[in-house]
Order: sequence, then C-alpha cells, then structure tokens
Amino acid sequence: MKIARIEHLGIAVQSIEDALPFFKDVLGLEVYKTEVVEDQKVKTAFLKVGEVKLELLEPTSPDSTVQKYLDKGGRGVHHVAFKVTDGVTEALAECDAKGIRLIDKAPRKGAENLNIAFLHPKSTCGILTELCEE
Ligand code: CMX
Repeated sequence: MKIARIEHLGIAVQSIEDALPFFKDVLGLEVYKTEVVEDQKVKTAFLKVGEVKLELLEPTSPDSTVQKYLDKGGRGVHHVAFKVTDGVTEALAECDAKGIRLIDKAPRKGAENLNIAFLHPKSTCGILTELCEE
C-alpha cells in the first residue's frame, strides 16, 4: 500500500460550538466547511492546517458511534485518516490479506465526498484508522 499523506484527523467533541474558541481564537484556524453526515450520525466542521485537515465530530444522536466514544471517556483524536494512492478497494484487500480487521468491507462515501473505509482499532495499534481517496 502507498500512503500519500495524512488526509485528516478526526476529533470527537460534544459540541462544535464549545470547541471552536480554542481552534479559532487560540490556534487561529478557520472553519471552511460544516457538513452533516447522516449515516454516521455526526455533524462535522473542517479546518485546514497546511495540507492536513482537522475534522471536528459532534454526535447528532445518542446512538452515534462518536457519542458512544465520548460516553466511554474518549476525548480528542478519534481517528486518523490516511490518503492512499492505489485505491481504497485495493488497500482494503491488502489489509484483509494481512489479517487486519475491516470495519468496512468496501469503500463508501464519507464527508467531503471522499471514498472511505475504516479499519478496526483492535488491529491497528488502538488507532481507529480511515483509508480514503478523492
Ligand atoms: N479509537 C480507538 N479505540 C476505539 C475507538 C476509537 N475511536 N472507538 C472505540 N474504540 C475501542 C473501544 O474502546 C473498545 O475497546 P475495549 O473493548 O478495550 O473497551 C473497542 O474499540 C470496541 O468498542 P465498542 O465501544 O465496543 O464498539 P463500538 O460499537 O463503539 O464501535 C468502532 C467501535 C470503532 C467499531 C465504531 O466506532 C466504528 O465503526 N467506527 C467507524 C465509523 C466512525 O467512526 N464514524 C464516525 C466518523 C465518521 C466521519 O468521519 O465522517
């Protein structure tokens, strides 16, 4: 597999509104887009740090996986998204062959219209890992 770069870091917050003063007023970053991802039950806000994005993730429902993560005491970086150069389908096949537990067996559409797929943190050193391509 070839990784081009980190595409974004997903950051779990209970409230984007409450989190923004740190990112905007302290770090001086700007939100360039907000988007609700219905099937993931999250509202997102995107900020750019050079080529890398930060994706703030706010749960929109009590049964959102992000709400579950927050309820269990999870904070801060929720997932790391890598941009692959050889296609998410191919990357998933390689991960599967190497015994990595797949959350998504095939790519699906995520925020920012990316093709995405998640790998389970239990087989990725505890880091919820997203593979993505434009
Ligand atoms: N990072 C690291 N570990 C995590 C984790 C995370 N973000 N979320 C859960 N885990 C761990 C849990 O702590 C738990 O570990 P223990 O068994 O040691 O307690 C284990 O994974 C299983 O967790 P769980 O709570 O029983 O399982 P969930 O039902 O919460 O599912 C996961 C976990 C990763 C499979 C689920 O969150 C998932 O499918 N994630 C992919 C989709 C997603 O995250 N969508 C939101 C973002 C969408 C977007 O970016 O647009």
